[in-house]
Amino acid sequence: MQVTPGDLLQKINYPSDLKQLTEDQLEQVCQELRQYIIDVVSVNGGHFAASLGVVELTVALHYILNTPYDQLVWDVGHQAYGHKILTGRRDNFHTNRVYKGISGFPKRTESEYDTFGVGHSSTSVSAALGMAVASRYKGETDRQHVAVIGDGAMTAGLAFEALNHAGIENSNILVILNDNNMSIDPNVGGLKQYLTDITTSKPYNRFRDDIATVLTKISSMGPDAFKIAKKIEKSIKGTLLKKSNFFEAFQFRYFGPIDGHDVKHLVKVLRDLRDIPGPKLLHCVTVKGKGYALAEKDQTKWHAPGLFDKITGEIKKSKSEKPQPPKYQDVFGHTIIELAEQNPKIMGITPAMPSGCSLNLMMKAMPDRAFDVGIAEQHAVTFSAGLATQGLIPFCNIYSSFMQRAYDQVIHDVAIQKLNVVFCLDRAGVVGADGPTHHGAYDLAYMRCIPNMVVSSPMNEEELRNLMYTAQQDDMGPFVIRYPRGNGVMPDWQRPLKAIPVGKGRKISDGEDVAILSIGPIGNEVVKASAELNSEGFYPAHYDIRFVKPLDENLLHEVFKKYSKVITVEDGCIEGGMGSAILEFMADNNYSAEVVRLGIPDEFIEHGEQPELWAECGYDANTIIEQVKKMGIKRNAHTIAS
Ligand SMILES: Cc1ncc(C[n+]2csc(CCOP(=O)(O)OP(=O)(O)O)c2C)c(N)n1
Repeated sequence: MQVTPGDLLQKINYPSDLKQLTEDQLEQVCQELRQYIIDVVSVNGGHFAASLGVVELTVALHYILNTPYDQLVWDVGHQAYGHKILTGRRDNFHTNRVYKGISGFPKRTESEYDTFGVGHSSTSVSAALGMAVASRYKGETDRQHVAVIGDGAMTAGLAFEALNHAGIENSNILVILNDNNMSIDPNVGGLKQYLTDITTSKPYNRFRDDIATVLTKISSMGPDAFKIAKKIEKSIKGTLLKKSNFFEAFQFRYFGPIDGHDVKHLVKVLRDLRDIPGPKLLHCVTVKGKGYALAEKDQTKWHAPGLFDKITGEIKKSKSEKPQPPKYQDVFGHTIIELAEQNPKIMGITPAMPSGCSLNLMMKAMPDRAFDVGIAEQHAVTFSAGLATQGLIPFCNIYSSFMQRAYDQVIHDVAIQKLNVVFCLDRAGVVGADGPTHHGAYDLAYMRCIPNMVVSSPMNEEELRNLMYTAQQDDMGPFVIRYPRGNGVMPDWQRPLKAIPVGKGRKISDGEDVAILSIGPIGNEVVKASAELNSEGFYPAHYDIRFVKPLDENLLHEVFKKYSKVITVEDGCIEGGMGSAILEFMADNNYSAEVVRLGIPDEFIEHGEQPELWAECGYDANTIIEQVKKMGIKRNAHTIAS
C-alpha cells in the first residue's frame, strides 16, 4: 500500500535533496520521516521501534556526511528504515521485507548507500574500521567512516575486539553509540550499568553538551590547541565521572552523552567531529520507539510488532474460533520449566533473545536458573560448557543462524569434552521476512560433522517436548534439537513426556515405489503431499528421520532394501544436510537407488513468507507431489502392500 509522504519528505529522493534544506527545516523532516515509518510499517510490518529511535540521528548524519562517499555503517540494520527512505527507496519502502521487495536490512546490492550487509549484530565497528584503514592506505584522507551501534550490540565480544583494534589504528572512524538502554528485551550487563551511570550523572549532564562543543572548537584550531584540548577534556571527564572513561581506555576520544533527539544539536556536533582526526566515540542517548507513545512504553513488544492500527495501537492478530497450535518457541518455553521443576540440574541460557525464544518464561519463574547473557553467542556456549562441567544440564537456546557465531565454542568447549549441553536451535530453516542473514539453513550440515554430537529435529510439538525430555537425561553429551520459526501443528500439544531412543527414526506411512525421508516439521508438508497423492493413486512411503546423527541405520536398511527411489526433504541446505547423510549411508552400504534431494539449494535465498520460500526452493507440498509423480507409478489402492 502506498502512503503519501509529507511536504518536505516528498522532495527528498537522495541526501543531496536533504542538504538543500536549512537546518531550521530539519525538525519538520524528522517529523515527516517518523510519520512515514509509522504509516508504512503499520500496514506492512517489520521492525519498528528501533528506526523511530534514530530518526534525528539518521537525518543529521545524511545532512552532514557526504554519503555515499563517506561510509555509514548501521549495526544490525533493523534501525535503518529512515536511512533507506532518504537514500532512494522512499517509494519502494512499502515492499520492505515482502517477497521480491527490498530487504529489511542494509544490503550492498540494493544501494550504494548501504556500505555493508548486515542483519546479525555487532559487526559495524570492525567493518567501518576496515573501510577507514583502506581509505588511509589509499590516501583518501577526507573520507569519513561512521559506525552506528546500539548499546545492545555493543555487548558482543566482536564489538570489543573492534574497539580494541581501532584504538591503535590512526584512522578516521567515528563510532556512534546509540544508547537507548534496550536490546530487544532490556539490555543486560555491566556495560549497561556503566552507560546508565554516565547518562544519569548529574554533574556530567550539566556540562554534557558544552564540553563536546567547546573542545571540538578548540581542537580544530591546530595541533597545539588540539593537545591542550585533549588534556582539558581528560581532566574534566576524569573528575566528573570519578573513574576513567571506558572508551578512552581503548584510546577512543569520548564525546557525550548528548540528546539523540535534538536534530539541530546533532548536526552541530557531527559537523565538529568531522574535523577531529582519529578514533572517536559519540554517545547519543535516545528513546526506542520515540514519537509513538505505545512503543516508548513497551519497547520489547514494539521492536517488531507485526501489523497494527496506527490510531488505536491495536496489534492485528489472526482470529480463530478453534484452538490454534502453539509456536514452537512457546513449546520450548513451557516445557523447559516443566522439566526444570522435576530436574534441578536444568538451567536455561539465551544470548539476548529471551522473548524471541520464550526463555523469558523461565527467567520469570526461576530467576536463579535462567540467564540472558547479552548478544554474546560465543559466551553463551562456553558459559553453558562451564555449567555442564559442574554436573548441571544447560539448555542453551540460540537461533540457528546466530549459532554460526559460536561454532568453535561448540566444538572446542562442548563437543571435545563431551559435555551435557543441550543446544536448542530456534528459527531453523527458512525464517521468512528477515531473509538470508537469518535463515537457519546450515545447522544440520555444520552440526552433523562434529564427533560426539546428537543432532535431532522434531516433526511436531509433542516430539519437541519428548526430545527435550530425552536430552536432559544424564550422560547424553552434546545434544542439538532444531526447530523452526512459527506455529506447530498440534493444538493439544501438552501430552505426557516420554523418552525417545537416541538415533531412532519412525515410519509415518507405508507405501509403494517411492520413499520420502524427511526431517523436522517440514515433514508435515510431506504428510499433506501424501494425502493428495493417495487421492490420485500414488502411494509414497514416508519416514521421519528425526536424527541426522546418529542415523537410524536399521530404518535406512529397510528403506534401501524396499525402495529404489528415494526423495529426501529438509528445511535446510542440501549440501551436507540430511539428504547428503542418506547418500553417504547408501554409498557406505553399497546400495544403489535414485535419490532426489529437496532442500535449500546452494545459493542465498532472499526474504519472503516461509511457504513462498519453500516453494521457491522446491520443497513445499506441491513440489513434493510433482516429484513423486515423476518417479512413482500410478496404482489402484488395492494393489498396495501393507
Ligand atoms: C548475532 C546476533 N544475535 C542476536 C541478534 C538479534 N537482535 C537483533 S536486534 C537486537 C537488539 C539490538 O539492540 P541494540 O543494538 O541496542 O539496538 P536497538 O534495537 O536497541 O536500537 C538483537 C538481540 C542479532 N541480530 N544478531
